[in-house]
Amino acid sequence: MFRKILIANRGEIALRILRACRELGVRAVVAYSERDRDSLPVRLADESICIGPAAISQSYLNIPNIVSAALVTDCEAIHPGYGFLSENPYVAEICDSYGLTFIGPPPAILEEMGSKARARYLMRQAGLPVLPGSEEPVASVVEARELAAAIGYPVLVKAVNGGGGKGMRLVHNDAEMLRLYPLAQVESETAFGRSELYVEKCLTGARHIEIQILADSAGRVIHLGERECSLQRRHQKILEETPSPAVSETLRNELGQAAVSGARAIQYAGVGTFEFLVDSDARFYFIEMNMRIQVEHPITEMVTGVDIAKWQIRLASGEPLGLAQEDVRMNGHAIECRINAEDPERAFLPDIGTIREYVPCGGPGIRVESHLYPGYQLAPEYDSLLAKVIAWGGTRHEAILRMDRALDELVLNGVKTTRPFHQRLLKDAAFLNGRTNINLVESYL
Ligand code: MV4
Repeated sequence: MFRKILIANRGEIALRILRACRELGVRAVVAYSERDRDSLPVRLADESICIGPAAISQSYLNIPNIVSAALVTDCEAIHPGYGFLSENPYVAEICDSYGLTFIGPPPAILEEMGSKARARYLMRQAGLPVLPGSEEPVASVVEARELAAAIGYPVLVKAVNGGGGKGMRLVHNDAEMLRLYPLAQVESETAFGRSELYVEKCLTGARHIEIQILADSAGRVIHLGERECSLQRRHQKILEETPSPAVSETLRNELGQAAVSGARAIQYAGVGTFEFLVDSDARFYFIEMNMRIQVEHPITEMVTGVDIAKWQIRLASGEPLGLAQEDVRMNGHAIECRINAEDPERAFLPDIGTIREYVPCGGPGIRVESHLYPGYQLAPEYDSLLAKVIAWGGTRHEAILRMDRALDELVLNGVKTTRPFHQRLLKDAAFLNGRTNINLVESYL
């Protein structure tokens, strides 16, 4: 096990990793930008080190400063959290060359599976169902048009190095392809520094289901069940739950086995998530893989009792996976609501300000993951996530009741938040009946 880790992230996930380190007996150094000097992770860390000014490009994406920070504080590993550098193969390579462990999969896997078109090819080779589409970047709009005509509209044009739906364009016909393809190229170039695109048959009205896996470097792989992630707005997940109301025991085993086979095929190591689309006939298709700990990991922790954050660190230190698939049980139901500093009455425009009052909710089955404290000043440079409220219940109904109670209880004043939106969503008939699919939120809005 590591003696000391640098946490190259901020906010609630930095706190989450800090807590995992504390429980593993590992010292934690929190890297922070000048804007985050007074943040809670910095306050609670064993040590902290400034890695640059507020701007993300000069701090949380500043690879030389982050690697130097790890070296000068005598850390053995760097934990990237999620977002920022969490799936950056170049950082993983640099860590290797400096004798540091990058807490994530090997660089070669980050490179291979980071190309979403290549990931489709590899997963198809591993026997997972994929939708019709390209397994290499399309060379031009001409090729895209030919491919789309062959597989049939509507299609999605996606960024090869994208993910999370950024740079994704829904195309209904040839004329739209001519117009939208260049826009998707520019958006991909801007967001990811690469403009390659690929084309995939669009599956409408499906559910977005992801499978959590844990894998060690000796080839042991298990899955921890699914997460229902269909409630998204502009590809930002709003609410996640496990188990999915639409996944039977049979489908769960099929999805789990598919993810385990996919992980084995690429010799994956660490924590990872396989994303699938599931249609109304319970047919599923692999769409992409996430090779980091995810925002929504706590709902899987609450239902399986498995501490994913701690396992990610153990596995990165080379420890064998001490869990067998038959040890994994899903008990009860968990829901996560992301409380963002956004105004649902004004198209979710981000809001900033100072947290005037903050009293986290609690009681039976409630877990709050948040870096907030009264007087905390929101930083305009970073994402708007303020807190994740997770509610566990013996049944879905009890989890919803507890989430209702928790969102009513939560005292959080000083900025507009998405709380009212969640409170309405939790009362929506379609949601209560478990009839969530990826169109619900857009239609709901
Ligand atoms: C899709 C899809 C339908 N067909 N791919 C969105 C984020 C990224 N993880 C993959 N995503 C999707 N890929 C094909 N071929 C539907 C989604 C999707 C979605 C799309 C539009 C609006 C909301 C969505 C929520 C979840 C998944």
